[in-house]
Amino acid sequence: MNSPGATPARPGVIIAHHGVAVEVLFSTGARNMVRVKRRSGHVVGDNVLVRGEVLEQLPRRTELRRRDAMGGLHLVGANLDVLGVVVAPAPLPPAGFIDRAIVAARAANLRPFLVVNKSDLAAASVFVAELRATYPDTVAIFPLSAAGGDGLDPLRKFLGEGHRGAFVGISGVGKSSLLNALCPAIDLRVGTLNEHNGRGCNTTTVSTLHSLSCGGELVDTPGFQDFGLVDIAVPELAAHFPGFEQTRDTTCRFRDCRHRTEPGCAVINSVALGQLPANRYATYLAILDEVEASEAESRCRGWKN
Ligand SMILES: Nc1nc2c(ncn2[C@@H]2O[C@H](COP(=O)(O)OP(=O)(O)OP(=O)(O)O)[C@@H](O)[C@H]2O)c(=O)[nH]1
Ligand SMILES: [Mg+2]
Repeated sequence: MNSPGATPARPGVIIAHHGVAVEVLFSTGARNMVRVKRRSGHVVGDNVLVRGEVLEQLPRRTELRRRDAMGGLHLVGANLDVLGVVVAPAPLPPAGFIDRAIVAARAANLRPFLVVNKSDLAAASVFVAELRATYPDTVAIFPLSAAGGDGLDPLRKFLGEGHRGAFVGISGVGKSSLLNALCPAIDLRVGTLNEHNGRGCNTTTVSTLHSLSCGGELVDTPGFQDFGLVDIAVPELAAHFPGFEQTRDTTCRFRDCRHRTEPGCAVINSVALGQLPANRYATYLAILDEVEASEAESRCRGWKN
């Protein structure tokens, strides 16, 4: 409660982050820009209390982070329930992008789902079939076309269950187009693909949170190439890696099994029996290398400090 004479605290949520200012949607429905320090650590989805020009961040229910190729840390969003990993037959996602995004989402207590945009393109049906084969019964897959409008209803229904989500994916897959298609009133800027390399042009530069007319809320994020994992321990990677679900009922000989070379490993056994595709396991090993390297780096930093 505010003491008499004190500046009243206005509750709101950050709906856009512009470097030195954030846009806050207040519970009254009003929107205002509030100045913040450049590296304030606030992110879209943060619940805040604003007193005059002072912004207080409230505790986060969930927090999704990623690391870029240079090792830089980025907050993707706060208080999200679901993560929509948006991919398309063109431009294709980098190797391991979907897996890292799924692991990061699950480790942050978010439910991941796959959105396969541009189903109108000729290459789409093979691409969708490959994804269905790679992620059977692992994550929900929504094939659709933001341009043509096909397949939008199942996604509308899912989001309308009241989820707050974010779309992530590389530049040019159609994240902003999809938000516009779901809710034309949003009217986000959409870019073109580079004629020479077929890549997106980094059209969206600021993450923004939107309420959808079908229910639910979505964050449109700027496209990025790297979904490096942050502070994920090996057991978490193994627990959340898409495709390992089927081995959960069988136990490895060692409780702290990394599923690399250990004898009596249920995962290695599943690969040998052909129950787990070898390429899924190879992807796991590649991400395991990164997680182990990052663990070693943190240990090193700990010794030095
Ligand atoms: N064929 C086809 N093209 C689409 C579809 N959706 C989007 N596009 C095109 O894809 C290009 C990129 O769309 P954007 O919505 O700007 O992509 P984005 O993922 O938001 O890109 P960034 O903001 O740069 O991260 C545009 O040329 C769109 O017209 C679709 O369903 N089918
Ligand atoms: Mg965009």
